Amino acid sequence: MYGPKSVAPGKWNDLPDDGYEHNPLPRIVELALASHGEIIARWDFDEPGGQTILDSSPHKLDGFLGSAPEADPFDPLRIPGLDGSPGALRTAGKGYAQVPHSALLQPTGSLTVRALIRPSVDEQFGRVLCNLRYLGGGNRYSGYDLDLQRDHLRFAIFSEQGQENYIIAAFDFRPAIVYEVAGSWNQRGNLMHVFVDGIRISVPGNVEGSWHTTIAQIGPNQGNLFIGATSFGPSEFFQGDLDRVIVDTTPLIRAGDLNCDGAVNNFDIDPFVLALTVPSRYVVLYPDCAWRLADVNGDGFVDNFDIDPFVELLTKP
Ligand SMILES: [Ca+2]
Ligand SMILES: [Ca+2]
Ligand SMILES: [Ca+2]
Repeated sequence: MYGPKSVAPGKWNDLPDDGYEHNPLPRIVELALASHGEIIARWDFDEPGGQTILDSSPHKLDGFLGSAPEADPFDPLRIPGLDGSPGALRTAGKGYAQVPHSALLQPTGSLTVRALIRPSVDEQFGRVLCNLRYLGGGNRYSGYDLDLQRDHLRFAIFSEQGQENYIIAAFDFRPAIVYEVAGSWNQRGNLMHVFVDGIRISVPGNVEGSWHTTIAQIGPNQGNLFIGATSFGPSEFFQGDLDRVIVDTTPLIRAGDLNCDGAVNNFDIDPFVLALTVPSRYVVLYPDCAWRLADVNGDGFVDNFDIDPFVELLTKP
């Protein structure tokens, strides 16, 4: 049992206080990059040639190059992989790939999308991965989208009614350098963040814009998923090379990560206790995180039943 004795009014006084200080050094529970989560699809572009891009997940959501499964002017070039793998795609200005519509690519809850990118130009507006349906009436869409906007990374989700949650954070993307970009939404905490090379860049002071309508679910898009261009148009082609595109349902900021630093470890104990006992204080001390992430057992309440599962997160990597 773990009872942080320095923090400890109320319920925690009932716990033995001999565990906390003897707790071994933080055992960091790896980010979802280690992928214990539900991978929906993963395209590595390692096929030796041809039009098909293979999904290596069990779902087999294979796609194709360009605007049609046949050779067409929007086919990207196949080049050596950005991560030492056999292959990647070079957009060369207007190339992209797409994956036919599947309900599996329409998760309504927590979502992480990520890709390896190597921009070929500086300060571009380019879609990395776009699964949006335009609803008409101004800026109203349904679905999700990860894109570069000059020296920013932006991730957006839209509800079925066109309500938007987005976050955009600054990062100096440079041509010819490989980055892993990611956008992630934790439905339970209603948290949205963007990451570069596994590091969260949407930190206080670096968020250039956000709009949160506390969307309960991501809306569907009956169309195809596009890699390297908008899914309506297509336009805003990504300029550069793309590899290892992954869609999965594990948020990178997860239940138990009460300080939102991307790891679940001993540094989360104090904020967890606060969220449990004095949520109003938690909100003041952790304005960029979410007390609902203390709902570790996922039953919709933050209460004592979350203590054991939280301790399990700390002790079982
Ligand atoms: Ca590859
Ligand atoms: Ca084609
Ligand atoms: Ca943490």
